[in-house]
Amino acid sequence: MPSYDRRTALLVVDVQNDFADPSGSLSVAGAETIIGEINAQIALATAAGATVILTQDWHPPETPHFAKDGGIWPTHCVRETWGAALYPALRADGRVLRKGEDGSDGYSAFSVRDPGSGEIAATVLDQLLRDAGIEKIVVVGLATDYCVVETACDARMLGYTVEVVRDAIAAVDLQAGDGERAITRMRDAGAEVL
Ligand code: VGL
Ligand code: ZN
Repeated sequence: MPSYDRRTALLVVDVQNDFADPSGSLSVAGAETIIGEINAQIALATAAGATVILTQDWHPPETPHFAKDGGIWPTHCVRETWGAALYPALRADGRVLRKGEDGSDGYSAFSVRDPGSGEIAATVLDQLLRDAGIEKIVVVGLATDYCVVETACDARMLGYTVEVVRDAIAAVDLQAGDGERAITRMRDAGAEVL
């Protein structure tokens, strides 16, 4: 299990209805079973004075991220809708950071990609963590093979110590084994998967 202190941030990635609820449009198998562990990590982090940040996938109604507009995903996490809301069983105690708001694509909480030009730009997250003196990031949430793996690998690239709680993540597994391959990628990038 990870340990928390004031130089640690817990990143709770995209625990939203469309991913976590079985009736969500991009529901992740087993997502409901990890909520208890995520809540336990939020409680531990809060008690230790660590920073807790919750991210939300936050799309406009039309974006090249969606299959209907040329992308690969069913319409999900459209801003201000039920699907984009944080899953109600989550003890959402922390600062919320929304991603994809302007129609940008990409999965990492640290960067966005302009779907037109392909240009990558940083989100506020790295600066926010640096300003708070954060050195270590613990990652939990959804989905292992998209936002979790990209966020964890970006965090390593940016120089943070990274820990991922295996019982607190779940994979989309569009292809069988995607989740396992994502775990291997995170380990190869220097993240500890606990
Ligand atoms: C995600 C697929 C599409 C994620 C977001 O949060 O992992 N996956 N959009
Ligand atoms: Zn999305």
